[in-house]
Amino acid sequence: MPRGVFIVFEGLDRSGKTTQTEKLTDYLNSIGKKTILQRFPDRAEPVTGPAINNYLLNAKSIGEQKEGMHLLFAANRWFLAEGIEAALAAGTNVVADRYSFSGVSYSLSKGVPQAFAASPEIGLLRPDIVLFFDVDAATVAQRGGFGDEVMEKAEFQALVKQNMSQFADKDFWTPIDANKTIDEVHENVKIIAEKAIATASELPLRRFEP
Ligand code: FDM
Repeated sequence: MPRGVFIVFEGLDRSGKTTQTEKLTDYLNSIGKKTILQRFPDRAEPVTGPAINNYLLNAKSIGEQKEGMHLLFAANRWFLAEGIEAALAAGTNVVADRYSFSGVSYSLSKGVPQAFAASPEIGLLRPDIVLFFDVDAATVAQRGGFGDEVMEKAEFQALVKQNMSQFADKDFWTPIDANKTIDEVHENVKIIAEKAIATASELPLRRFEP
C-alpha cells in the first residue's frame, strides 16, 4: 500500500489557508483518496492547546513570553506527530493548516534567535509539499476578522512574510497566488496536490535535520 502524502499550507493570517485546506480535504475524500485535516496550533491538544489559545486571545503584547510560547507551539506539533505518522503509514493523506514554517517565522518576527527558533523542529516529519499562500500583508489586513488575535497587526505580518521567505529556495516550497478568488485558488491547489500525491507516495518520508 502506498503511504499517505503530507501536504502543508503556509502563509499569513487571513490568506485563505483554512478555507482551502477544508476544500482540498473534502475534495480528496470525495474522489476516494482518504485524507485528514490537521490544524496548527491544535487548540484541542490537551497539554498545550489551552495555554496557546489563552495566549492568542489574551496576551497583552506580541512578544509576551516569546521563548516559552515558541516551545509550546513546537510541543503542540510534537504531541500530534505520532498521530500524523500513523495516518501516513496507513495510507491516509494529511493536510496541515500551518506547521513548522509558521513556528519559525512568527517567533523570529518576535525576536527569538534563528537557532533557538529552528531547533525544536529537528526530527519532526518534513512535509512532501508546502503550498505557500502568497498575499500582501496590506491585503490580509483588510480582510474580515483581521485584528481579533494578538499577532494580527499589519507591520508584524509584513515581518512574518519576510521571515518566511527564507524557505523559498526549498524544493518542497510552492507559492500559490492567494489574491485570486476562492474557486480559482482551489482549482490551482487541486492540481498541485494531486501531482504531489501521484509522485510523493513513492518516495521515503524525510525529517527536519539540524
Ligand atoms: N503561530 C502558529 C505561531 O506563532 N507559531 C506556530 O508554531 C504556529 C503553528 O498562531 F498568528 C501563530 C500564527 C497565528 C496564530 O494561527 C494562530 P491560526 O491559523 O490563526 O489558528
